[in-house]
Amino acid sequence: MSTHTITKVHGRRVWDSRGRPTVEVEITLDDGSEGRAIAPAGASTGSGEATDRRDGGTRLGGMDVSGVVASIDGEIADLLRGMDADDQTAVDRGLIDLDGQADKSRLGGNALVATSMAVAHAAAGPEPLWRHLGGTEQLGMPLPEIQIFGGGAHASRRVDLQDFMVVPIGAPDYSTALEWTAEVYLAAGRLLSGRGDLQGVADEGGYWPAFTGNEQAVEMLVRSIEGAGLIPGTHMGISLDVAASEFYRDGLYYLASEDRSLDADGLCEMLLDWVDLYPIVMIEDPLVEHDRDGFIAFTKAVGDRIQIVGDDYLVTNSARVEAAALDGACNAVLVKPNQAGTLTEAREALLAAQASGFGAIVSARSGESEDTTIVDLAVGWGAKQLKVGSITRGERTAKWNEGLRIAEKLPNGGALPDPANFPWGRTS
Ligand code: 2PG
Ligand code: MG
Repeated sequence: MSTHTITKVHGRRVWDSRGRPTVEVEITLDDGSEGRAIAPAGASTGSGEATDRRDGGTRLGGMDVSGVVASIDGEIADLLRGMDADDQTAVDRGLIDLDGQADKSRLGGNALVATSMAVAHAAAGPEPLWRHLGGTEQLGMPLPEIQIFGGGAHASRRVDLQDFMVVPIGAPDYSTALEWTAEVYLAAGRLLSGRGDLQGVADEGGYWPAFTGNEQAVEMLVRSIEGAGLIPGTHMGISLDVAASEFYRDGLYYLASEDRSLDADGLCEMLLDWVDLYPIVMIEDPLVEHDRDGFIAFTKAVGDRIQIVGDDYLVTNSARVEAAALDGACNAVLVKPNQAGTLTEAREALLAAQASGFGAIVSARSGESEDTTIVDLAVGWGAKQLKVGSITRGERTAKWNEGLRIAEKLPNGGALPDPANFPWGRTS
């Protein structure tokens, strides 16, 4: 009888989009099926995330992963050999127990997530993972949110907010959504080079211009949408990842690019003004990750109009999503598998979001590779949104382009969820 028993587990050091070492895991089953996956890495990490393990020391800035690879070939392989790859929950529970730490720091979140994803790919066999996960469900493509300008921890803090993104809310299908985004990106490039402001690109491929402040980046985004011949707020909405924990010190938010500090009320006021002035449809992490009352107040103020996304605040944790739903803090969650550490836990966070009426955005990290597993997860799990960074650089286009291939195979040809009801998860 053909089974899906794991016979081989192999770890390998590979390189990510920041030129840092990361870990790839290859799983082989007794029927010859193979699965492979690479761990991503964040820069603006929430304190409640699964912790990556690194060698430390001086080589490669202390970031090498030889210890992680050794654990994969050693104790993780010992655990998994003989297990059924079809039982993802048992595999993931086994990994969690083997690690034994709440933050997964002993074996490392990087070891666990790469292993967990590789097992899923192996279990899918010759089928693409998205179809394997989706089963007989009516699947559709997620609505992308795509970075045009990068800032914060991804661009030497040239501006303080981290991601200035577009959301093609009026696009009928996935392919058109990417085409419109490319037009906006090109228009932004024209505008910036005309001003002599182009500095390069940030970690996720968005432009990294010499803006004089954060609001100027939002204004330029609106002008770029218009420059692409699109209507702001109709064709394209704006999404901001404030990543506020990154510029919070001693009770204040320091906007270095504007050389001024704001308290929580001041920061909220600034963002709420922007929601009135600009076609903003999503704001992520508007406040420092521990400010529960702030998140509740912000959601109360504007949660009926836009998605308020918890990233560092919710860290892909189902219990935190449930608590936020009870509190009325946020109305959407970013789902990053490596924040949780295993696919089972990431899926639990997504299910908690769906059960609570929250929006859910499956997301890549700022440190990425050619691995496209998150696209499979977004489609196969029925998440309605996907965040990958910009529409440039191979580690980003690998994912957007994989989406184009999947869209062609779907019965609806890659139609996007009904934009009339966006933002999903809005609290009314
Ligand atoms: C985020 C991600 C992606 P990082 O904050 O949402 O933009 O960044 O992977 O550095 O946490
Ligand atoms: Mg974020």
